[in-house]
This record gives sequence, C-alpha cells and structure tokens, in this order.
Amino acid sequence: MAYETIKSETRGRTGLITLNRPKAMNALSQQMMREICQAAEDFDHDGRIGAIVLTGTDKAFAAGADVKEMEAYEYSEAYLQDLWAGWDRLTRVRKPLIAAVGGYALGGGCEVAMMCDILIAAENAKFGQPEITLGILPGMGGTQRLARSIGKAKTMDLVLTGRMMDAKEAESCGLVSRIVPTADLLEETLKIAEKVADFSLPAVLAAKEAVVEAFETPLASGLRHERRLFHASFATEDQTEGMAAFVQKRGPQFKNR
Ligand code: CO8
Repeated sequence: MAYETIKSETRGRTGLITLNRPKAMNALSQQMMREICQAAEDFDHDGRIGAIVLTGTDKAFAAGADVKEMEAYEYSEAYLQDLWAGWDRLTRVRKPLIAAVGGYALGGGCEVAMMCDILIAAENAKFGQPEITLGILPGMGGTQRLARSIGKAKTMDLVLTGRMMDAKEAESCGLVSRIVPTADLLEETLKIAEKVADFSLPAVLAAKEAVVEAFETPLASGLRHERRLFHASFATEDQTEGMAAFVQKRGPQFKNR
C-alpha cells in the first residue's frame, strides 16, 4: 500500500514503520494516524512478521499532534469526530510494538510511544506533555498511561509544567527500558525486535496480552488471566519443542513463528 506520511517496510521478521514528515517534526496528522494504524494492522495480520518497530527521525520521533491541523477545531467537531480515538486501533495490535525514540517525543508523540510495548530511547531523546502550553491537556493517554507508567509525582510535574525530560530521566523513572547511542538507535532496536520475533509467536502474543492485562484489571483477575494463558501454552507444539530443546541441551526450533 502506498503511504504519504510514513514508510512501511520489512527487515527480516520485523515490520518497520518510519514516521516521515521530517519538515514538520513528524507532527501527527489524522492521515498519519490512519496510515500508522493501517501499516501496523497489516503487519499484525502478516504471518511472516513477529514484531513491529515504530520510529521517526533522529530529530523527532513525533513532536505531538499536528497543531496546525487542530488549531481551527471547535468542541462539537472534536466531540462528534471523537478526535484521536482512531489511535485505539494501534492499541489493539496483538504483536509486540517497539518504539525507537530519537529526538522529541512530545504530546501525542509521547502518547504514541506509550501505546507501544517496549520503549527504546536514543541518548538525545526528549519526552514531554507540553499540551498545557497550548491551553489544552493531553488527549490520548498522557495523563493515564503516563501516570500508570511513572507515577503521580512525575506525571503531574510533566503535565502541569509542560517541561521535557531527557532519556536518562525517562529511564530512571521507568518510561523507557533502555537507552542506546543515538547513531545506533534503529540497529539496536531492530536487534531487539528480531530477538522477540524469533520466539514462539503464540507465546509472545500471550505474554503481551498478560502484561497488558496488568494495567487494566485488579491483581486477582490479572493473575487468573495469566494462569489461564500459562495453562493454554501447554497446548502448543512450541512448548513441547522449547522444553524438549532445553532438556536435550540444544536450541529450540519453534514452528509457530
Ligand atoms: N504540530 C505542527 N507542526 C509542528 C509541530 C506540531 N506539533 N511541532 C513542530 N512543528 C513544525 C513547526 O511549526 C515548524 O514548521 P515551520 O518550519 O513550517 O515553521 C517545524 O515543525 C520545525 O519546528 P521548529 O522550528 O519549532 O523546530 P525547533 O527545533 O525550534 O523546536 C520543538 C522543536 C521543540 C519540537 C517545537 O517544534 C515544539 O515545541 N513543537 C510543538 C510541541 C507541542 O506542543 N506538542 C504538543 C502538540 S498537542 C498534542 O500533541 C495533543 C495530543 C492529543 C492526542 C494525540 C494523539 C496521538
């Protein structure tokens, strides 16, 4: 499919989506939202793909929703269109989404990164929710996913002051899992994606589903859900292979990749 605001390609078993509006700091337009979600869904349904990487340029992962596009909106339009709800499609992708964040991840950019399952930051990454400086507030998870991820104190600080935090602070508060040198961001992230994509896909999907559940349910039902998925994993041929390979001291040959 031909896209205008993103590039979509495959690297081995990884689907790579590159946000491609560099002159606008990858500001997220509605078209870009539709194209990112479409590309991610296509990879989700593609049997050759085991993980999906979302990245931008070294200057900007994405500097937020496109303010120039949003400027003229009125309440009724925003409400009737359910503005930005289209991003929910990304959160329904079942394969692991890995964000490779270089440069600015602000506003909607930070929110899209938080919709991903693993966040890798380049040393030059900067995260923030500057909506307050525009007379609005975050609208796609910046108060909710951020608070669940880094807690109330830092979230209030970022959301109410609009300040940015650098990669080190983002790692120390748990927003990102790793920091890599800026020049190596894509290469390092693709290595992580390939590692994930090499495991048994049913196990990977179930593991993601179980972790996502931790953010949506009380502990007792989350634990029950995890246990059911764990039990179900014994119905897969990859469990038989994975455990046999361990016992026989060899590498596993997973069939369902
Ligand atoms: N929207 C539209 N255009 C943008 C945006 C944006 N968010 N960010 C940057 N641009 C454009 C600039 O207007 C400029 O365009 P032009 O050359 O035509 O003037 C170009 O990108 C380059 O930007 P700068 O000249 O400003 O570059 P600097 O290096 O000086 O600064 C910054 C980079 C710090 C990133 C700066 O551009 C900035 O502060 N951008 C806005 C950040 C912001 O406020 N983001 C929040 C937007 S609101 C939002 O995200 C609401 C979320 C709602 C849910 C979204 C769901 C995903």
